[in-house]
Amino acid sequence: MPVDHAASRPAETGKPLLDALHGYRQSVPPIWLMRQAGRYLPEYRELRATADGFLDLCFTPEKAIEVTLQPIRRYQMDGAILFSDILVIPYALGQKLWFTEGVGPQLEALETPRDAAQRLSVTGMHETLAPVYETLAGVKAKLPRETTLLGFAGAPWTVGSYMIEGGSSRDFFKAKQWMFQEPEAFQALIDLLVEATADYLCAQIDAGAEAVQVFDSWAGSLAPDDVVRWSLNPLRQIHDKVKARHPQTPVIVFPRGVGPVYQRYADQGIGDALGLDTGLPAAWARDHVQNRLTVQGNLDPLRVVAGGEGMRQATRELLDTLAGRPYVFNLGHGVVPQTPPEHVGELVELVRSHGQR
Ligand code: 1CP
Repeated sequence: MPVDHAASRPAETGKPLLDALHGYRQSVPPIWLMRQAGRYLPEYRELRATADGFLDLCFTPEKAIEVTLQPIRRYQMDGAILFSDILVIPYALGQKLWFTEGVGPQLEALETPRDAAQRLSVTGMHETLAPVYETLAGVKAKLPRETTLLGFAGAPWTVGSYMIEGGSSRDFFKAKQWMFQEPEAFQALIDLLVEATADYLCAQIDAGAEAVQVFDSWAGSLAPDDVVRWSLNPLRQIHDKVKARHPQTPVIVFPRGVGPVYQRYADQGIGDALGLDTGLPAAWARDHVQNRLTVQGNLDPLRVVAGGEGMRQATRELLDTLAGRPYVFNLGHGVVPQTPPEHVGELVELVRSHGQR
């Protein structure tokens, strides 16, 4: 049975993002942005150049703490999201992972289901991930008191697709052949990822994360029935496992690109907040989601690249539609590297001044 958001929520904390995620409407909507740390920031590029690759940056707490804090210092975002990557889970399960400049993430691809069973194991996972937990504790100690610390993980389908494909993919050819031709073996991989991901998120909460987001960035590549089986169901399991251990910690679910199937995530109460991708009408979310869950999103990230009156207009429309109920301002996907940092500053100002009208 879905839990009634309002009936079970804890008292207000004075942290605008955390309170919004608990279902309390904020007169000034809280704001954070997916990929708010990263290559568009000169201070990130500078620190990145001192690391021995991207993975080294993620696994060196001193540096990862600093990168996490960069957008907080620059913009006073309401949320600080752990600096890491969704692919540290396959790495911690035993898969080789490396990042190549201009190519993106690469993994030693899983060839067969038997290969998966032999190569992957949750044993030792938390030891490999210890620097991530250390980063969270370190960030927590340095955050302004009104800022909420967010942990995150990738969802099983999104992470599993990288594991099978060996990196980014346009059509998910191999992963879908596993899914369709060997559904039991594919299910076993998804089950392993459900277990590892729930455990990972709980450890992040133990280390200091005050809310967590699960990214199903490639859910929209699936047909509707497959979305239910391979995105919604695993996300519900992860949600339930996290809630069983941390009932008061909000979970944000971001099943990107699933169109009308979004309604089911909301109806089934999967998450305290639903992240909307760029393609969804805000008015639909107001009418069909916001009566039950907090809504987060969904300005087109490329609006922030362009800036100007177009960005201001689109931002005002979102605020006019969604800020009357529990709402977190965000983009419909991550900040892209070409984004001028001053446009992000203007966006933050705009959201804050709108709330104060
Ligand atoms: O060279 C570099 O500096 C690496 C670029 C980079 C960065 C900055 C990668 C490689 N990952 C990250 C950080 C990251 N990744 C964060 C940090 C916190 C933040 O500020 O938001 C987060 C939350 C992620 C999550 C992530 N990684 C997702 C889900 C979110 C999304 O954007 O859809 C995905 C799909 C990845 C895989 C990944 N890692 C890196 C890249 C370039 C990619 C995407 C590759 C692809 O498009 O397939």
